[in-house]
Amino acid sequence: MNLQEIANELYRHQQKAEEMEKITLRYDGLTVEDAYQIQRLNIDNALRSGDRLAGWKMGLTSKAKQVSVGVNEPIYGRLLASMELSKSTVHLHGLIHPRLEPEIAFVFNKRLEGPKVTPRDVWLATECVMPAVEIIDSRYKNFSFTLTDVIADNASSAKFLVADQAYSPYQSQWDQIGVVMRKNGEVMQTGTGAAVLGHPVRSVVELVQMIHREALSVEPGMVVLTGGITEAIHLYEGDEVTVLFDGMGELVLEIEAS
Ligand code: 0L1
Ligand code: MG
Repeated sequence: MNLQEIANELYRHQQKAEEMEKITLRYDGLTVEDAYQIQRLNIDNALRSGDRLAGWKMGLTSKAKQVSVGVNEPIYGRLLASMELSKSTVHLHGLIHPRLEPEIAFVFNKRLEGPKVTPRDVWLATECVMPAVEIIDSRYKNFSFTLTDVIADNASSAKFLVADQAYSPYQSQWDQIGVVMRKNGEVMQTGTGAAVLGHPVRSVVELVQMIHREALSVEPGMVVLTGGITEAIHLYEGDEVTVLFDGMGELVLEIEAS
């Protein structure tokens, strides 16, 4: 099994926005470690083309998502600078079957590393916290995958947007933040920060411990998306999605064809 070839195949499908069969249909012995290697090799292709590592994302951080994939721990993925939206228009061109979910993002001013990191370490290294949304887009047919498939596919990462306004880490109890997501005026999902592993800071702790297995760390200036606060919703041309974060304003996204 050639991990580089699998990574190249996933990269090509992501670049062309063409769905593919899940890789475990062909490689059933794939381990979680292999899958993270494929993820890294896939991202290395983007870095060689001039992209930049902007940070990390945590996925499968809610019980509901873990149950749907049949696992009991979260996963992580890499965020590239090219994934960050600078304005609130989402272009469907280049995406396969995108979905959107509200998240809380952390931005850091110190390195975070090691297997023993604590929530206190995370707060001391946090520059600010921001409301955010992630657009996930599995490269697999029907958004259907096993744990190793989705890890290799960079945890379905596609795009993300952080709010214009940043907040002090101490501004709020982030596990208590309520979120209401509407599509075309209709409430689609509601949730609170506690849906993310009990508290979004826990997600950062787990991320730092997990990437330590690859001898990696969260670097100053990086952003971390801590995980979906609600289920993700499908996006279609012409949709307007608003995500209201209690006391922290609203993100408004216009979904356009290209
Ligand atoms: O951000 C996420 O929680 C997505 C992780 C991968 C699973 C999915 O695509 O729903
Ligand atoms: Mg997410």
